[in-house]
Amino acid sequence: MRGRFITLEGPEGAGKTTQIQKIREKLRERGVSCTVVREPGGTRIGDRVREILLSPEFSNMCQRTEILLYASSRAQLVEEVIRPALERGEWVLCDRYVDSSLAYQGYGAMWDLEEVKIVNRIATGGLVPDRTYLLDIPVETGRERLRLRGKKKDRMEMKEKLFHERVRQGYLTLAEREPHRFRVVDGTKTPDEVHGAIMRDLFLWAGI
Ligand code: Z5A
Repeated sequence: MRGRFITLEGPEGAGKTTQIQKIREKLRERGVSCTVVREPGGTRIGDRVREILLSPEFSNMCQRTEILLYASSRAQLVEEVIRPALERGEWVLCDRYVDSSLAYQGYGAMWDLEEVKIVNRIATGGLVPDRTYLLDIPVETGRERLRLRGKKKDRMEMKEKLFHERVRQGYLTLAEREPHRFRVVDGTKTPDEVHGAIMRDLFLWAGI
């Protein structure tokens, strides 16, 4: 039987990486084997593309290049890791996927949403997640978390606050448009509370 494809989405610092590790542990306890990946990157080619995408050195990157680079990293990840894992019956937990391109390049950078969709349909061969958890937090909260963590800002994080506000609202719009796939979780709660909210839904939805 094909595995399940779960994605986590949200603004910077929303807690996606923290939650993916917790979900993986909980699923392992239930005997579910998972492959965990993150975007951009997750393959040798994708990791190189990630370096280019996030390096502040390329502040002159044009919008088309940015959309295509995110999509190219994704194409490699789908082909090399995600589809094979799903076909082996494993669950795939993915930290960001196509919805990130729609939120950041579509809503954030205000590129034509349909064009972003078309490029990504080609990149993924039409592979859509089965379930998506959107960790919603105010932009300032996410920034403060990253500041406390002491992370140096990458090229995307250097964008203006208004850009990140559009990203957050864009995500909420995407979730509203696909209520059967998305679950919006309040990312301002404690890590354990967020985890509890995700797992309650995930167990119910998956019937395990
Ligand atoms: N991007 C794009 O534009 N288009 C695309 O198609 C794709 C991506 C795929 C990737 O950067 C950038 O690329 C990203 C979007 C863009 N840029 N932005 N802005 P990345 O992979 O380096 O970063 P990220 O995906 O934004 O992840 P992050 O910043 O590391 O955040 P996170 O994974 O959501 O959060 P975390 O690492 O779990 O937690 C952050 C900190 O908060 C950490 O110190 C935690 O201990 C703490 N934390 C976590 N949860 C909580 C709670 N609940 N309360 C308090 N503190 C918490």
